Amino acid sequence: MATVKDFRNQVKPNWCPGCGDFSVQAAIQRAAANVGLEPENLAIISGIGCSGRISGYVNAYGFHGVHGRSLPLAQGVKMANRGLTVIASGGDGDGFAIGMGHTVHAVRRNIDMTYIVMDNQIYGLTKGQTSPRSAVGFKTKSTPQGSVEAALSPLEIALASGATFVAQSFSSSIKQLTELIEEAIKHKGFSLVNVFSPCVTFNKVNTYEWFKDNLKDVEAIPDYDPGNRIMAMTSLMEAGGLLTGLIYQDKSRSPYEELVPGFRQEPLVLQDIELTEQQFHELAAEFY
Ligand SMILES: Cc1ncc(C[n+]2csc(CCOP(=O)(O)OP(=O)(O)O)c2C)c(N)n1
Ligand code: SF4
Repeated sequence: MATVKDFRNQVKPNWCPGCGDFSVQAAIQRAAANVGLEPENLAIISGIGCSGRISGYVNAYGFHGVHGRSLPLAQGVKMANRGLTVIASGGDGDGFAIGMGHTVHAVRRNIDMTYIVMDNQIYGLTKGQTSPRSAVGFKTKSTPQGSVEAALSPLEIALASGATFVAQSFSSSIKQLTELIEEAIKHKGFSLVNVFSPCVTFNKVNTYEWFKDNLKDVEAIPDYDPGNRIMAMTSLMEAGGLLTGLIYQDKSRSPYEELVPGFRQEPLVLQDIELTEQQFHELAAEFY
């Protein structure tokens, strides 16, 4: 059985020292081992950004795609090979700006996979521009006088889009993050795990200290019930989105691939799809 070491490779991350993404990398490796995966059962598909490099830093199948397109790629991988555990990942710019359309539709489609967003409220790779997660007044090179646009609330959007698994954590809470990723992998459907992953180089507002002072955990809410969507939505809104833990899970809905008529259980690669010449001509005749 694989251990956490088997999910490590020789590639040295070129993230800045202290970047929150290191914890996400470690949590994915630990979670993969804890749920009993082997590296060849796991595919990590990422978009572009500092965070997007993560697919090269875990020993598993990996695909570093294009900006904002990790989800179409990851959904394609899962549909082609249902035997793989698929994790899509990237930054808040990747998933909630250029890729937001894909995020909403992936949420409502509910294919069995996990989406981990490293949310640092800024564009890190391109050296610090405002993202859709930046707060009003946030000053960067692209908004020198402060952002005037309202920040997106991705978890509220996910809940409103029919999400079946919504969780949030913080790079400093690696134990909780690991457990949430494990639950996300085990969940039968699309799981969104948003991680507050500080950018120590460009975001001097949303720092580790800032998150420690401002985050609230669902465990602090009396009788919190992650099966209650209205409670999840209300609690998120009351906490200004700064809520951590398993926020919502609906175990009753089947994933997309179980609902599509005729979609076979075995991965394409294991299916006998060879046609005889006669079968080929019969098939082709349907299109004449
Ligand atoms: C189609 C396209 N548009 C823009 C870019 C430039 N670009 C690269 S990464 C990025 C945003 C990075 O921010 P985020 O996704 O939050 O990831 P981070 O670097 O903060 O981890 C942008 C705008 C690109 N590579 N491709
Ligand atoms: S620029 Fe920010 S997000 Fe990118 S590696 Fe450095 S600390 Fe991390």
